[in-house]
Amino acid sequence: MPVAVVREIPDSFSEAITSREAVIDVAAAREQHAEYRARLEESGFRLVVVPADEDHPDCPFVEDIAVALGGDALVSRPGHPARRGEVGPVAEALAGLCSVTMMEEPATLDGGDVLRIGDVIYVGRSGRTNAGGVTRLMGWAGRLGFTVVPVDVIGVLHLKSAVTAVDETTVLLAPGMVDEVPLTDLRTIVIAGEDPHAANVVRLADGVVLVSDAGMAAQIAELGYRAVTCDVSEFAKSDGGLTCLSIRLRDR
Ligand code: CIR
Repeated sequence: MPVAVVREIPDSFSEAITSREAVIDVAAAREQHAEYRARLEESGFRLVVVPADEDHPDCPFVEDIAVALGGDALVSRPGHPARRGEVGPVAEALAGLCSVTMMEEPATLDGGDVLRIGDVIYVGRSGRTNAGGVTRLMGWAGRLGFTVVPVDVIGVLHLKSAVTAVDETTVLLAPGMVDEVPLTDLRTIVIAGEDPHAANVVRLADGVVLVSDAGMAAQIAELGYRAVTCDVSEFAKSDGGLTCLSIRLRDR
C-alpha cells in the first residue's frame, strides 16, 4: 500500500512565507487539508501524520523536506533558512518507513524542485535548490539507478510549481516558467489557464489525477484522464499547491 506523509497545520500558518499579498484563513486551510487527506486516502494511500510545529509556519508543505524513491529517502536541507528546522520530525517519520539519508550544508534542495518520471528525475535549479543540492541528488539518486536532469526554474518558486506529470511520458506545463529544453523528450501539455499553479497536480493512480482548479479538471478530462478536484486556495496564498502537501512513497 502506498504511504503519504502529511503534516498538520499550525496556528502560525497565517505567517507562512509568501510572495503574495493575501490573508490566510487558517481554519479554511485546515478544512482544505482535511479534504486533501481524504482524497489521498480514498485513492489508497495510508497516511502518516506528523504533528504541526508552531515555530515553523510552513511545515504543512512537507514535500519540500524530502525526496522519496521506493524504499529510500533523501532528507533535504531546505533552501529557505527559516524552514531548516522542519526536518527533524519529518526525518523521524520517514525513518519508520524507509532508509533515510540526510543532506548536509552547503547543499540546499526543496522537494518541490524534484519531479520523478519513471527512472528519470528532473531537478529544478531554483531560488531554493542550489548547485550543491543538485550534485548531492545526482550522487544519491544515481546510486539508486536514476538519471538526474537539471532544469532551470525562471518564473516560479519550484519546478513543480509549473510542471508535473500525469503519466510516465506526459507532463502538464505552465509556459515560460522553466527552461523547456531538458523536457523535450516528454509529451508536453500546455495548461489552458493563466495561473501556473494549475499545472501542479498529483497522480493518484493510473489515469486518475488530483487537480486544484475547475479549468484544469476540464482540460484533464478532455485528455482522457479522470480528474479529482481538491481546492487548496489557502495554500496557494503562500505559494503552495497540491504536491507540496505530502511526501508520497510508492513502490518503485
Ligand atoms: C515556501 O515559501 O517555502 C512556502 N510558503 C511554500 C512552499 C511550497 N512548496 C512547494 O511548492 N513544494
